[in-house]
Amino acid sequence: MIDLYYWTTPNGHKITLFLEETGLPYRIHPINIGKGEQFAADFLKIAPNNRIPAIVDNDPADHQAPLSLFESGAILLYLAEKTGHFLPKDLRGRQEALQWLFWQMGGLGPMAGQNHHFSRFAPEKIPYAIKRYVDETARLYGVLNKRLADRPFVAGTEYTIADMAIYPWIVSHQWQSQNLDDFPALKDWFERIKARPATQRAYALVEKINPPQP
Ligand SMILES: N[C@@H](CCC(=O)N[C@@H](CS)C(=O)NCC(=O)O)C(=O)O
Repeated sequence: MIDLYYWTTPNGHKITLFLEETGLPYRIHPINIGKGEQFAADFLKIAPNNRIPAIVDNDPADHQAPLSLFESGAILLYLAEKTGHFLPKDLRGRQEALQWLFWQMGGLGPMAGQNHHFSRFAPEKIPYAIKRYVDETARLYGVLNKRLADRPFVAGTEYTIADMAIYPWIVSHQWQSQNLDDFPALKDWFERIKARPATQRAYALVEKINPPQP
């Protein structure tokens, strides 16, 4: 059983996408980051960076004590290695997937996150900061669009943890002032992943865990 410390945000969705695809048993512990629950002492023991997601695997492969992990990219890689799914087994395919996983972790995630912050949440509207992150997000969408022009998934023919890391950040494209019609290959990929039953199940959790306020 996996304990998942989760909130309904892009980095949280990455892990439910994986867990719903594989059917690995898990239970959710909601961490309401709007209420500051990420700073609770018990959570910090698992996630010292006070951010979701985090997991505890109660049945690690070494059969020793429960294993806790934070950082969504590290969690996806761990779960892929644990289950043997969603990370190509051949040398080159594996490197393709890992490159795009790290591209998301070091590029798209932080840039789109700053875009959300300055475009939607910052108490002061700073045109320079908004433009910087909207432009950088557009550049990254362009890179992804080019990559997807001649393959169905970012690492090639297989759906991998790299796609799972990227998809939730594209879901929020309107917050990032991006129009998917400007990126046709990316739009096709987006629709392909959205249609997966596991994706539908992962996103249905929002209604249960954090329903929109009336
Ligand atoms: N690099 C981290 C980023 C995690 C992250 O930023 N999580 C956000 C939600 S998407 C969070 O917990 N924010 C709480 C806060 O800002 O205090 C990862 O990928 O796991």
